[in-house]
Formats: sequence, C-alpha cells, structure tokens
Amino acid sequence: EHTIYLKDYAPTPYRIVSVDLDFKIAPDTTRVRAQLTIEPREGTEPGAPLALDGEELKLEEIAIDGAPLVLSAYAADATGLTVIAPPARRFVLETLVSITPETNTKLMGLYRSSDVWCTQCEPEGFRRITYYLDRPDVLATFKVRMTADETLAPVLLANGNLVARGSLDNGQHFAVWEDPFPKPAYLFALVAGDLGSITDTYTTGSGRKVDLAIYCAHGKEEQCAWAMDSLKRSMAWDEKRFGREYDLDVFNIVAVSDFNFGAMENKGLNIFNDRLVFAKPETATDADYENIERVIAHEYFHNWTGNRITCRDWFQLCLKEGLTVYRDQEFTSDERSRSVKRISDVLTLRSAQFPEDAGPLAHPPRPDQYREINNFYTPTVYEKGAEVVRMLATLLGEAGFRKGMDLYFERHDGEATTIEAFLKVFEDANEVDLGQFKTWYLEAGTPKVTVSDTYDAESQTYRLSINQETAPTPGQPEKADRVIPVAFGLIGPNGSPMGWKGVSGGEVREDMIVLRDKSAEMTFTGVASKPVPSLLRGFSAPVNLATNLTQNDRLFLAQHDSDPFNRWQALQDVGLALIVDAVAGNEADEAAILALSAAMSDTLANNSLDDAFKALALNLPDEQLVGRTIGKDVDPAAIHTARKALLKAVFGPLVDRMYTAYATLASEAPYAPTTEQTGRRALRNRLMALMVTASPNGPALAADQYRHATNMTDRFAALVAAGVAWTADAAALLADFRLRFAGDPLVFDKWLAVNARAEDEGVLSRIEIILDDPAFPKNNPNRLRSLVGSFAMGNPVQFTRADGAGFRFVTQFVADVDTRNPQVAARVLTGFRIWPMLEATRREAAREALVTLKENENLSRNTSDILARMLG
Ligand code: HT7
Ligand code: ZN
Repeated sequence: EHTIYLKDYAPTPYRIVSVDLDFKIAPDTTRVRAQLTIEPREGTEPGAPLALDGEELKLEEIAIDGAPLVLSAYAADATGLTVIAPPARRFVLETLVSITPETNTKLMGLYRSSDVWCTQCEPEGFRRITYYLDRPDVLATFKVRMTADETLAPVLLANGNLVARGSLDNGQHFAVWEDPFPKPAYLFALVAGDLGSITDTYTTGSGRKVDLAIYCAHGKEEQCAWAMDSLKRSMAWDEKRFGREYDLDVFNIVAVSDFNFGAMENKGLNIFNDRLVFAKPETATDADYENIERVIAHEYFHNWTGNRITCRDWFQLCLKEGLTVYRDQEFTSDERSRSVKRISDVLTLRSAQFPEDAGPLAHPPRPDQYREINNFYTPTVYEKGAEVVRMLATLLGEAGFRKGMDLYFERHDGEATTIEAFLKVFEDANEVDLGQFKTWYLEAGTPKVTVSDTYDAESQTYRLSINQETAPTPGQPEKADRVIPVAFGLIGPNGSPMGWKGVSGGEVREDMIVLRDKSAEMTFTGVASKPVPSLLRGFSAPVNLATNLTQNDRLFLAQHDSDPFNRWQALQDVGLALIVDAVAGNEADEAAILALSAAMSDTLANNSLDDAFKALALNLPDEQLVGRTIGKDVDPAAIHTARKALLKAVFGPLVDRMYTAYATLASEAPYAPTTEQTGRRALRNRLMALMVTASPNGPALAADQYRHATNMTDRFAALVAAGVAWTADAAALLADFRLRFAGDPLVFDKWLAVNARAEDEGVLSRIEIILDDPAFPKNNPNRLRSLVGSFAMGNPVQFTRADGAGFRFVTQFVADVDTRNPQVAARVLTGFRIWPMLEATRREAAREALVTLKENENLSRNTSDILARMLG
C-alpha cells in the first residue's frame, strides 16, 4: 500500500488561482460544473501534465478555455484526472461531473443527512465533489452558485458572503456565495436543505457588524441558544486574549445529524455534528453544555489558526489542531475554573493520548509518513499537540508566548505553513533557540521523568536528582533528550512554601526546573529542614513522573500543596499505589488506606475547595491508568476487583458524611449551566456514584435520584451509576429512560452508551440484540460510536473478556461497518491499542480476532492501515 512521506513534499507544478463552481442540486444526481483558473508555477516545464484528484466522479464534459478536450488529451481513472499537456500560461479548465450524495455513506464530500445536502471536505473530501488539486497548499478564492428546488432546499449556504439570490422557473431557486479569502479546498462547504434557524449579531472591537446564524432541523431552534451564546463569548475572547477579530460579514453554523467527527471549521460556514449544538436542561448534561461551548469555540478559533494560516501539508496537522486545542483550553480556563479545567484535560490526555503513545499506534505530533491521513486525527495530534504549545507558553512566559503568536499572525497570514515556521516566530520574538524543543513534535512516546531527593541536615543542603527516559516506539528505536519544564516548589514541615539560598547543578528558575539533559543533579543550599517537593505542578509537561515520595509525603502534599493540580494528583497517587499493590497480591497497607480515607474526608469537608475540584478529587484512578502503570501482563478483571475493593475500603467509612453532604448539595434553583451550579451537581453526583459502590443503600439512592431528577445531568448521572454497576434496578431504569425520551436521537445515544458500559457478563449479548434490531440506524456515526465505541473504549473488563468474545464482536462489527463508513470502522478498531499489554490468554484472543479480520481482503485503506500497525 502506498505510503506518503514528508521528505517527498514538493509544491504542485500548477496553481489554482480562482474557482467558480455551479451546483445543480437535485435528488439522486447532483451536477457540478467547475471552472478552475489555473497557471503553471514558475519553473514548471511547459506542457507538464496536470494531475487532479477525483474520486467517485462521473465526468460528463471537459474543456480548456471553452474548447472541449479530445479523448487523447486527458485520462481519468478511479483516483483522478490528468490533463496531458495543458497550456504553458494561465487557462481555465472547465469540467462537468455528476455525483450521488444520496448513496454517499462515507460522509465525505457532498452527502445527504436527514434530507439536508451538506459537505465534509477535510482532509480529502473535495475530490469527491469535483476534480481538483485537493491538498492544503493550493489556495484559491471560491465563487459558488447553487440551484435547487425551493421547497426541498429553501436554505442555500456556502462559504463567505451572499452576493446574489433569486427564483427561477419550475420551483427552482439559486444563491451565489463568494469567499474573498483564498483557501484550500478542505475548507470548502455547502449546505442546501429545509432548515430552521436562530440569528443574532456581534460587533467586533473595530466596529464590524457580523450577522450570526445557527441552522438546524425545524423544531430544534430553541436548543441552539447555548451554542449562540458560546459563539459570541468565543468571538470576544479571541479579541481580548489574542487580538484576533472576525473577518467576514456573516458567520453561519449548521447542525447536521450524520457527521464523522465533532465539527468542521469551514470558512464562514462551520458544520457541526448536532450533538455539539443542541442543548436543553431536560436532555443535555452539564458535560454536554461544556462540550458545546468548547467545540463552538474551537471551530471559531480555527478562523485564525487553521483558516487564515493553514497547513502546508497534512503532516503539519497539529500546527492547526494542537494550537487550536490549546486556545480552546485557555478559553474554557478563562471562562470557568482554571485548575478544574487543567485536571480534566490531564485526565483526558492520560486516558486517550498516553495509551496511544504507549502502544502500537504511537506516532509523533508531527508524523513523517502516513498511508491514510484520516487515521491521524488522533489524541496525539490534538491533545499532545496542545500540550506542546502549552510547554512553549510555560517556557517563554505569557508575554513571550503572546509576542510569538503576534508575529505568527503577522508573518504568515494568508499562508499554508509548517511547524518549523511556527517555532521560528517564537525564536525570533524571544531570541531563543528552540532546536531541542522541536523534538516534542518529531518523536513519539511519553517520557518517564524520575526524581529522587536527599536531605542533609548538617549542611542544610537538599539534593534533587532528575532524569528522563523515553521508551522506543514503532519506527523510532532511539530517543533524543527533550526539554522538559518541571514546575515545582518545596514545602516545609509546617506546610508553608520553603525557599533556598543558592542552587547549583541544573537550570533552575524561581518555580521551574528546566531539564535538558538525560539527567541533572541539583543542590539547594540554605534549606533549613527537610522539604517535601511538589513536582510537575500544573502538569507542566506531558510526562510520566516517578518519585521516591512516600505515601505520607503524598498525603502531606494533598493537604498542603498550594498547587491545586498537585493536591489532586497526590491523592490519586496514593490510591494508585494501593491498587497496584493489591493487584500484585501484596498484603493491604491498612494504615495507608485509613489515611487515604481520612484525606478524602478532609477534602469533602474543606470549605476552601470548590465543589468541582472535590468532585474530581473524591475518586480513584481509573482502571486503564492502573493497567498502564502495571504495564505488562495486565488482567483488567483483577484490576477491576482491586479498585472496587479499595473504593469500598476508602469510602465505606465515609458513607454517612457523604450522604449528609449529598443531601445538603440538593438545590431548588432552576437549572443553569453556570460554573457554580455545574460544580455543585458534579460533586453531588460523584457522591451518589461513590455510594452506589460503597453503601448497601447506594443503588436505591441512585434509583430514587433517577426518578426525581429535574434535569438530564442528575438523571443521567444516576442512570450511569446504576447502569455501569448493573444494579438490581438498572434494567428498569434503562427501560424507563428509553421510553421517556423516545424520539430524541441524542438521548438515545446516552442510552446506548450506558448499555455498552455495563460491567456484568450479560452486556455483550444485550449489545448484540440492540444492534441486530432492524430499526437500529446502522449508518449513523453517533449511534454506532455510542454503542460499539463505548464498549471498545469504555468497558475494559468485558471488551477484554478472556474468552475473546468481546474482541470478536468488535472486529466483526468493524468488518461490517467498514463497507459503508471506513472512518467509523477504523476509529472503533483503535480500541484494540491496549492489546499488547494484556496477559497471555487475553493477548492471544485479541491477536486471533485481529488476524481473522486481516483475512478480509476488501478492507478499506483506513481499516487496513490501523490493522497493519496494530499487528506490528
Ligand atoms: N478540523 C476538523 C477535522 C474534521 C474531520 C477530519 C476527518 C473527517 C471528518 C472531519 N470532520 C472534521 C475538526 C476540528 O478539529 O476542528
Ligand atoms: Zn480543530
């Protein structure tokens, strides 16, 4: 199979200057007439062939400067169209193709979702609409004319500004849109359908009035209010924090029901998976509200980081994605609680990216080869990419980082550029050398940072030795040393921060060690008593940290650290060590369990901590994290048992206190997705979930909460607690939920996900019954991912059943879905990435399922690429 390498990058021999598209949209067949104004680049050999991309297109006409081409002047096949000897000057290539959006189940290119025609072009969908140089370094201005039946498609949208519209004969109408900003084809979008909308306006800092609209299925309009509110706050934030204003007269968002991803940042016309637009208190949870806010912001922020400045090639994907995730994280931190956001982001990083980086699919944030680019929209490109940008900000400081960003926007506006250019602006703006820093972009794997300390009372010196090690990853046996910012502080015996007189032996700033070598040994003088070090504050680098801290040291940090992230981390570390110990069969450290229980109790009672923080703290590390910590011969069932037992031991003694707090936290206030209310509900629901495990009365409490809930956050939390633990009421609650919200597909997704995550043995057969129902929507990515994706990613014990039934179910599902939607199939298959770490029986069962899938000769490139890498 064909591999594409970064080292082979070369500009195209021809440029496309401008594009004129004319869409005749109609059921069954849509015709696309394209007039591409093309010119040879300087240095192109006169008459060199012009190779355009094209897939599943039926070519009906082709002409250059108005003259039809003879058959021998071009060649068309399944991957594109070659004009054999084009003019050696500027010319207009005109093609007419027909396409069939109705049968497009891949959801790339132009397709039909619930009767609405819509597009998805990133990364390589535009070639399914017309013949084109479908790559991000070809930037052109687009003018789009669309014609459709006025009843079927009263709404006609494309990128940019509306320049004309009107009625035609036979019930047809048309609209013309023009986008003045040159853009790559992946940012093209079009929507045609019968849609409702809400509208608003936003005035930018410099006084430009922007018309805002969100389009959706009729009847859902009032569920778009939160998305609109989030959009306006995003626009204001990007002006304030990054000095970036919006640049067109309109900004449109469209919600569609069938979408392969979360959302898409098409210029002036963002298209969204409707699950990331619709919200009302009865059907959306606090987490849904926060997710909508985050993704609306993310897509909006792409207008500058992605659209105005785009990627030269797809190897540079994290140039726009990592940076834009960093920006959306900062937005949420500024709008809500910074420490809570940081903890949540690190939880996501550890549960999604760390396993990727430690397994067969590991790749650098900027890969240097790929077979299928769709398989690189990964947690590494997005979340680790954001961590790398965050480290830049940490190392350069807020002002230095902003100077670099300002220079980036100034220097590269209108360009398709690279990670090298991005790093260069920070070097130039701050007069620093980021040569070593670049390793973060080029190498895969999570470094392990090991720290140990010693104290000498007599000389009042304190020593920290620190070293880094990154294990080999596929294709990268050798690893270079990285620049690692380790934010830190020393804490004295009374719990207060502790200073020092002098330090030698390493690069130590006021509150940060910068490790550049394999190891460093730092000596702090004038340290009056033995401190406890608080290391990697705020998770200042995406690494695994190992220290010689004792359980007591950690409990001390949990109580005294001024850094909220490390307070949280310390409690998690105490729990982690206890679970790992239990799985290893060691005798329980009763003293540590009691101490952890007391620390949890103190956390609950501490009035200076906010509720959302407490909700995160009153927990034990998840089972997958425990598995990765153990690292090999992992038995997920044993981990599950050990974790459950520790939950009981730690929280059992606190049940009365938890119940009192639970009762006190109840609120009569009308639902609002505010930070204050969200935190309160998060803590109350966390306590409820803990009681389901730790108290005999827990299951009844959950059932009671489910029945009396007045919003989806509380109702769903109870359903999850009961459903995942598969309590005696679980089946009845699920049945009620299904009926109560019948007809709402997004609530159906919630129901599917709970079904998929149930921990009991019966879960797999119940999933099969759901999936085999002829009424189950077999082509909708949201439904498929909620059911099967949740099973493969969110039910570690049953997915990895020792008899292999979980593995076989998923590979059979992948083989089936792959024939219709390869992107969904390939993504679900990544659930197998943990297989090499499993104990022998499970490992062999997983391998067998994967090998059987590989025997299927018709697999898509998406799925066969994941499969080949998975099997190594
Ligand atoms: N830039 C967008 C990526 C995306 C996408 C990728 C593959 C297939 C379908 C897709 N839809 C959207 C989304 C983002 O990161 O903002
Ligand atoms: Zn993005």
